[in-house]
Amino acid sequence: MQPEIILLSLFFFGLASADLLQNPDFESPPSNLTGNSTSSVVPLSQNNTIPGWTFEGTVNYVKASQNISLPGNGRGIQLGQDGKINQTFTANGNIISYFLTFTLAPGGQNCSANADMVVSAPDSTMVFSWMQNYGKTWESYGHYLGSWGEGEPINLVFQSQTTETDPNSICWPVLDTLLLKGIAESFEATDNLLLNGGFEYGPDFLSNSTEGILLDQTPSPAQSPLLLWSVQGTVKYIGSKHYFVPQGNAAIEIVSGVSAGIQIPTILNEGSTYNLNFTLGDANDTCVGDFLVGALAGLTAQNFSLKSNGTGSAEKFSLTFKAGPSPTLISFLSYKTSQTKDGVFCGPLIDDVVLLLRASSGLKLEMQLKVLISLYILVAILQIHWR
Ligand SMILES: *[C@@H]1O[C@H](CO)[C@@H](O)[C@H](O)[C@H]1NC(C)=O
Ligand SMILES: *[C@@H]1O[C@H](CO)[C@@H](O)[C@H](O)[C@H]1NC(C)=O
Ligand SMILES: *[C@@H]1O[C@H](CO)[C@@H](O)[C@H](O)[C@H]1NC(C)=O
Ligand SMILES: *[C@@H]1O[C@H](CO)[C@@H](O)[C@H](O)[C@H]1NC(C)=O
Ligand SMILES: *[C@@H]1O[C@H](CO)[C@@H](O)[C@H](O)[C@H]1NC(C)=O
Ligand SMILES: *[C@@H]1O[C@H](CO)[C@@H](O)[C@H](O)[C@H]1NC(C)=O
Ligand SMILES: *[C@@H]1O[C@H](CO)[C@@H](O)[C@H](O)[C@H]1NC(C)=O
Ligand SMILES: *[C@@H]1O[C@H](CO)[C@@H](O)[C@H](O)[C@H]1NC(C)=O
Ligand SMILES: *[C@@H]1O[C@H](CO)[C@@H](O)[C@H](O)[C@H]1NC(C)=O
Ligand SMILES: *[C@@H]1O[C@H](CO)[C@@H](O)[C@H](O)[C@H]1NC(C)=O
Ligand SMILES: *[C@@H]1O[C@H](CO)[C@@H](O)[C@H](O)[C@H]1NC(C)=O
Ligand SMILES: [Ca+2]
Repeated sequence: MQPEIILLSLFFFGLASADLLQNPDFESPPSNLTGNSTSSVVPLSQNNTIPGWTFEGTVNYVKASQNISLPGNGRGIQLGQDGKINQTFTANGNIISYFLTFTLAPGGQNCSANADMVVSAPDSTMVFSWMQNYGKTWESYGHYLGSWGEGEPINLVFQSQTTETDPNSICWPVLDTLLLKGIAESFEATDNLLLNGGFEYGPDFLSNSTEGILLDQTPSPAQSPLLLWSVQGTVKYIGSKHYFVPQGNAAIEIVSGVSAGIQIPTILNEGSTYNLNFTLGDANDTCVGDFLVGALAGLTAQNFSLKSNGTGSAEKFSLTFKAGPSPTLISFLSYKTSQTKDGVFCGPLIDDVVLLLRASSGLKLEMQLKVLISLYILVAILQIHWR
């Protein structure tokens, strides 16, 4: 009798770390703000500070108004000229990496320029811009912050940045609803040779938001808010609460222009044949159009087209390929963009990516184990990079 084939693979579990940050949604107002204050913009000062945070430069406490739109209860922080806020949290030793979700809104209307938001932590710095047509009024972003050892103090800093010289032509960015998520590592039984192929490990979703989370281009898969996958262009991380998601709780919608998408490196057995199975569709966000998605595995590439009437659909596809020299890059790219009825950029949905060896079962077990061992090595290498 054949022994039962059970493969142990790394898996990751998210640790909600809402408690790590103090006043992450700015719902605790400046201590000296009078309850009846009717102004929607209150400058912070030495005598009017925001609980949990330190600030420098021009920083305002803002309430949502006709000019500024914010999620939740609509209170946020505007970073004006040389504006900067920071808070320190303590890293937990069980966590391998930290993912941040935050919301960015333009601090005004009809601006000729929007200042950028620079987010930094000891291992990372990234610039975010509010982008026209990627959200309705405000946009949530996902960001890989870094990975730290037990007890390390992590100073999280937000800063405004602009090259514009006339401060009056600028809309200064408004920050709101920070969510910090830690991801820890463990093992689970699986037959998928790809990690995070269902896109279940990424930044946290805002509980009340009907919008997804934008993920910008990442420098490498080890520094990506979508665990182990790198991002090209801009994609949207979408949750099953507000979108059609074929598998699990999350999926990816490729929303920016031509050749945007996602990519993961794998270490495969050269010369062996593999099946790459995946689901394409539309996220039920009124994204009507003809989608064209390229699936690439090493040197093998194939285009898949599908029609969307924007009401939520899923279709399974498969690509068979022979592995070349390692690493084999597996990518999904979108070649067309559409817009929702609100004018927001949108595109094809991708989920449930499964990579399987196509071979006889005895050989299969031995080779899959070999591949999994390589996978551990790959993850170990990525982690060294993380540290
Ligand atoms: C706020 O309320 C206090 C006391 O109730 C009052 O003295 C003050 O004038 C009020 N301020 C405004 C701006 O309405
Ligand atoms: C802060 O409050 C102190 C004490 O009331 C006062 O002397 C000082 O002028 C205030 N500073 C500012 C910047 O308002
Ligand atoms: C509130 O204002 C008073 C006087 O203006 C000042 O002494 C105090 O430090 C302020 N408190 C905070 C938390 O800013
Ligand atoms: C909205 O912006 C305009 C122009 O900058 C300003 O005059 C107005 O007071 C603002 N309204 C609110 C509620 O902040
Ligand atoms: C969600 O919305 C409800 C009602 O609008 C509000 O009371 C609650 O504070 C919101 N939660 C968050 C996390 O924004
Ligand atoms: C903000 O950063 C400064 C150093 O740049 C640090 O002294 C301060 O404690 C930080 N504030 C918080 C709330 O962590
Ligand atoms: C921005 O432009 C719109 C449309 O032109 C106008 O209705 C609105 O009042 C403007 N807002 C401000 C703050 O100037
Ligand atoms: C992958 O796709 C192939 C071809 O469509 C199919 O035969 C196979 O059952 C699929 N495997 C899984 C695990 O979905
Ligand atoms: C897929 O379509 C894109 C855009 O039309 C094209 O550039 C690319 O060469 C095609 N790839 C394949 C494998 O046909
Ligand atoms: C288009 O929408 C209709 C319902 O309006 C649905 O029955 C049909 O399956 C959809 N087709 C696709 C390709 O999504
Ligand atoms: C699409 O969303 C509508 C509500 O907006 C819902 O009634 C419908 O069931 C959803 N369709 C799918 C396939 O999830
Ligand atoms: Ca999924």
